Amino acid sequence: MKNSRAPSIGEYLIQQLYAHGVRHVFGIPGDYVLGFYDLLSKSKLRLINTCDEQGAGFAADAYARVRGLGAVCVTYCVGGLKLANTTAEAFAEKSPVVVISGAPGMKEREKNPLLHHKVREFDTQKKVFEQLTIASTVLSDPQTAFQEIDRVLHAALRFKRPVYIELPRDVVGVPGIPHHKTPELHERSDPRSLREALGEAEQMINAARRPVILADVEVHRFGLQDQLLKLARKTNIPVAATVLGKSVIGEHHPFYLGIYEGAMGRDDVRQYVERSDCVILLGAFMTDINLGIYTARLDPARSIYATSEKLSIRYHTYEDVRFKDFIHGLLRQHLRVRRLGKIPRPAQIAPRSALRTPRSPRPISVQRLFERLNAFLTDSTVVVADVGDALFGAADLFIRESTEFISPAYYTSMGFAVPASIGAQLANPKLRPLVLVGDGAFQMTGMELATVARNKLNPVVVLLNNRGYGTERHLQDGPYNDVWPWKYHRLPEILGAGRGFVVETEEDLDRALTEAEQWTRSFCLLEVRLAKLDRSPALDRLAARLARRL
Ligand SMILES: Cc1ncc(C[n+]2csc(CCOP(=O)(O)OP(=O)(O)O)c2C)c(N)n1
Ligand SMILES: [Mg+2]
Repeated sequence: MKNSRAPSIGEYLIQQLYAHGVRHVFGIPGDYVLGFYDLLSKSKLRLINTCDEQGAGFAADAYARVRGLGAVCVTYCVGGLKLANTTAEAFAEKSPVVVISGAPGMKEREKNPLLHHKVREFDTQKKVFEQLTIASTVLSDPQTAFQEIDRVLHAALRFKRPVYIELPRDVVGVPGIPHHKTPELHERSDPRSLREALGEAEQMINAARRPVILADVEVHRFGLQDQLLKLARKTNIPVAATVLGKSVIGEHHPFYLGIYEGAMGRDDVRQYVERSDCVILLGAFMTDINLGIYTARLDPARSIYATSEKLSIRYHTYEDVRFKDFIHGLLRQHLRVRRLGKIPRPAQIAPRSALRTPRSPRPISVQRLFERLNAFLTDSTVVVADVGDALFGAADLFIRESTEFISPAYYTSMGFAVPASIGAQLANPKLRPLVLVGDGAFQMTGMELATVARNKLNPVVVLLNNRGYGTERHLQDGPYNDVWPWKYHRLPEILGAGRGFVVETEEDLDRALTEAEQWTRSFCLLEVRLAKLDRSPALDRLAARLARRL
């Protein structure tokens, strides 16, 4: 540190966020966090005000997914507790979000007065976040504050999970200890354990007749997409992805099978994976939705299961092997090069010209909608899918080399997509988000389009309007699945920004997408009016297969 003055605790936190690649902080101010907001607004980080804290939380989550680390900053309890849901999602789906909350000063806490926003005790909010994060701290002691910041940020990066930092308002400007050296984040595998694991993996893969890789979200989180590609190229072992892991690999590669999601996915992919004598699960979450609502049939005796938390090969478990080291190591092993036989492939996408022809006055269906959207994707699209048929249908979208795909496919909290598109685009301004969102989910967080407008972002928002909670209707219907019919396409009038389109026919869709492609100044909102009980082929497949089983 050139300057002999130690930075203040607030300054150090900002420095460290910046050092780890954060450039934007999402949130809403309040008196307990005003001092830190002032520091932030004078720093190299940009503050992004959202309409609601939940919006800020989802935006920070998507930001973390695209950029490697995200941050959200709010006031005590009234703001912080609104982030419980988004932090839970970030935890469940492994997204490293730093939650920063202002709080009453340490001096104010003496004698336990009843200050505004306090719930039960001063540490009530901290206790809630202990359950939702991988590490948490209250920066109450200037002597340890810098170390504490280092500790929790490293935990976020090591485990790709959210962390919680509480900043009592009277410590923000207090200097920490001078001459603090930020430790490097170094995590090494136990070399013997790694060697043995790689040896067993090599043997099992080489002995297998028909191995297959099942790639999931951690490949994305740990930035191992290139290594995965190299592994597949080098060995010709086919690769399937899960829904949560969708976009870990370009879907045009000859060895790419498609999405494996148990009975919800394509049958040929399911059979290929489940009949394999060696399934190499990389960074996979064994979740129900990811694996087709308990319809996946994967046998541990025929699996290599590698994640950041666990490595097991058949029934052997190896301790202290880092996920990254295992994948890098696999690339160095002597894996047999195979002939790429005939494998199932995703349906080829229609050429872009098909987007415009033929014009048809037929009412738009979910299936046609997704077919057309396929032709709308480019290398600079980031698809952000909300829960409901937006997500099920999106599983069949054909993701090109570097198209990103973001969705809450495991935790499945509605209302993710619109705010997430803000985080995704700020994290990488070269991307234009394609937001897929149901009308029910849109009514939860769609007002964040105001934040979109304020920050001059330009997502194309495709709103699947089936007049209610369509997915739920197929399980059990009732008036509780209806929502009030907004005139969604007129929101741009209220917001004074963006363009709205009503889509009732295939022809309308062609026209709207063509215009949206050209109109990049602000957001486009396509209200796609669907039949109430229409559903995507993916949902159809699931229903059909479950019915057969009953
Ligand atoms: C925050 C939240 N509340 C409730 C649910 C339960 N839920 C799952 S899907 C769904 C309906 C979604 O409706 P919509 O967004 O219109 O999509 P659709 O199913 O109609 O395609 C509901 C209520 C949820 N997943 N998340
Ligand atoms: Mg709906």
